[in-house]
Amino acid sequence: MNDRMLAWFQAHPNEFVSGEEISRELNISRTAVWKHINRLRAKGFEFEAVPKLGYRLLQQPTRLDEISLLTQLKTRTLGRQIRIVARTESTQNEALQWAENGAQEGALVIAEEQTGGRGRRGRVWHSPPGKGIWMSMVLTPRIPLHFTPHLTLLTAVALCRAIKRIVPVPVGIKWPNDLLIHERKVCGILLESQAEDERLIRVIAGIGISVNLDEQDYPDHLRSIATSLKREYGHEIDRATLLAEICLELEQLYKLYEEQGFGPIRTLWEAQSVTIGREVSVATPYGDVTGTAQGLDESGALVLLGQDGQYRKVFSGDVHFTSEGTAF
Ligand code: BT5
Repeated sequence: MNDRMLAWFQAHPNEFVSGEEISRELNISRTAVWKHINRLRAKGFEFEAVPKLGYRLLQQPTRLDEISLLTQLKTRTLGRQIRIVARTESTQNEALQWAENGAQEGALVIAEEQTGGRGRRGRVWHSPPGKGIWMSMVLTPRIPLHFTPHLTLLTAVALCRAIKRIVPVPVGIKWPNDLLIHERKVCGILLESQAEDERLIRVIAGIGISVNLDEQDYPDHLRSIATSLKREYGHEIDRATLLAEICLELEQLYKLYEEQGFGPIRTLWEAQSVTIGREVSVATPYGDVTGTAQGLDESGALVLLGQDGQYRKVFSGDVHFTSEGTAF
């Protein structure tokens, strides 16, 4: 039914088709037409609806394809093995399975849609079809297990720099794993590691970027706290171009990290941070810690200066701003 209706719209490009006409032609009720339109919208099709005129198909979802991505890639290793899947529970699971079956460093899984996209501590990552970059990369860094937080920070820097190169938006990093535009979340990073006897075997670096989501693509509870690059920039962004830039930035920073350690990454992170200088409250597994964010220590922990003049470090947690930020 959906296909017949879609075919009808595709046969009338840029024309308004009335609900009545469709319902007559396809022999379905007007309500069924409306329901199908909404289903198609959820799949990434965009319709304009005008009273008395009907519906007009404005845009069909674009698909990421391997060839156009590979032709844009400028990397040597990262992203050179790619799997693009239409739908999966989580690219984290796909990438892990692939790594266990021999995928090499840099292998990349991208999904058009995730049905069980996840954030930290079991939170849900909203991953509707065709509009985001939902990806996981296999990394096999030769670093001690306790250095893995460096990779979250490195990934955040790479994303920030790559996005700024493609889209003129004021994106900044909130410690440790969020990218924000005007205080709303646009990207999240999830690093999952496998270790054996304290030896790091691999890391699956999960990245979620809300690229072309429109306001109606978010559930109510996210609409005011999340945003997308398209919502901020006002135009659709080519996902393959952005992805290629992200892989390049990641590869360059990863190499820099392997050669020179965390120092240069820390400097780059601090330059892109929207956390430093702000009064924050960090919800940690051991309770809330408050203070003014000063910077990172050599392990990637956030250093806070409390009102009592004491410095405290937080190693994981969720940051809440308790002071206004400066626009940048
Ligand atoms: C994160 O967790 O920010 C890590 C998200 C990682 C997602 C990627 S997508 C590819 C790969 N496969 C997966 O299954 N996961 C990774 P956390 O810091 O816990 O933040 C989660 C919170 O972000 C949610 O509770 C929401 O408030 C918000 N959120 C969820 N979906 C969002 C979206 N599409 N855009 C912006 N914010 C979102």
